[in-house]
Amino acid sequence: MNKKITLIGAGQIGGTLAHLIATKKIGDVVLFDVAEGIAKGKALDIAQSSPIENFDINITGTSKYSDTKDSDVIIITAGVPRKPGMTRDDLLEINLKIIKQVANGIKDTSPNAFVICITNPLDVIVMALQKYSGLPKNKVVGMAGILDSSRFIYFLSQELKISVSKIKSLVLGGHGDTMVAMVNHTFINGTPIKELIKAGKISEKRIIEIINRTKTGGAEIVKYLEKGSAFYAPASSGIEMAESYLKDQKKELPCAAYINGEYDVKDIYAGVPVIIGKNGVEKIIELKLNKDEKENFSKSINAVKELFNAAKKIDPSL
Ligand code: A3D
Repeated sequence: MNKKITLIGAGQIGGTLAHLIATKKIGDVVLFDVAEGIAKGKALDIAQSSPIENFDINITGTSKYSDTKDSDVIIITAGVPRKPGMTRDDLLEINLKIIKQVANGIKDTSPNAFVICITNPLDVIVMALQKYSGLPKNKVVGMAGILDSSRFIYFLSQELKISVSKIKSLVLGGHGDTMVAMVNHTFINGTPIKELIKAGKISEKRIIEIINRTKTGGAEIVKYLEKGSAFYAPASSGIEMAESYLKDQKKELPCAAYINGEYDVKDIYAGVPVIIGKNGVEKIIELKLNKDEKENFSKSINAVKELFNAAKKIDPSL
């Protein structure tokens, strides 16, 4: 039997997720949206590409949570995206209300699902989702680090004129202006990037510019699109997490996971490298951070904590 993947939110990211799941033949798809017509219309459109793309999965649209019953994976993009000039944090109040509805909709219908949240502001929304739903912390996780890391790696590949496949790196912390690109954990063809700086292949100044472009990578796209935010790369990132869970790949991926003691941080969701396998988040990998990285990571965690306190003011039940 095919795995059942529910996508809550059939907007730009939701639609792209559905298309990727179908063409990659990962499982059956239920596209859920309060705007039922969008969910049904996109599902039908994608289904009609099945003879061409050669997939036999079942894909349906709905606005009823009962249709999402016993999902194996749920990916949540329900919410409002940014408009030009907005920060992710500006979305807090409206998306908090939406995520409460979603949590109530999924908690009893799919108690065993692996739940991936993409709705912004990411770290606080995923933390609220876990609290509202009461689902196990290792089964509720946020997508951001894969996207931020992918942007960083892409920009480096363009600068160094080298394939993205030859670059290893990651971005940790909260999904906002305080995210931390791990320069000391960046390898080009297996060589630490610091060695390339020493050899004069890239300057420290240029790396800082690339880090800053990564931090504002989402806003750069929001500005171009004028309406809505990035959706292709965010969808690909969500799929990588879902596949690692469904196929028990045990990939090490930077995700917004529940941290309780690791990295000297307690009781908060933020971006750290984790192993995702059939049990959800199976392990948090603790990288050795240098003094600067520690300081920046702790700043980022504080920014997430501050925003979570703002969320608690909006909804004291959190
Ligand atoms: P969009 O195309 O507007 O789709 C959102 C969908 O959610 C719409 O179709 C709405 O009808 C639907 N929706 C609204 N309220 C509900 C509800 N209560 N229940 C079910 N569905 C509802 O947005 P998008 O797909 O471009 O983006 C979705 C979210 O992802 C936004 O919050 C973005 O900010 C966020 N996002 C996060 C990242 C990360 O890296 C974390 C990247 C890009 C976008």
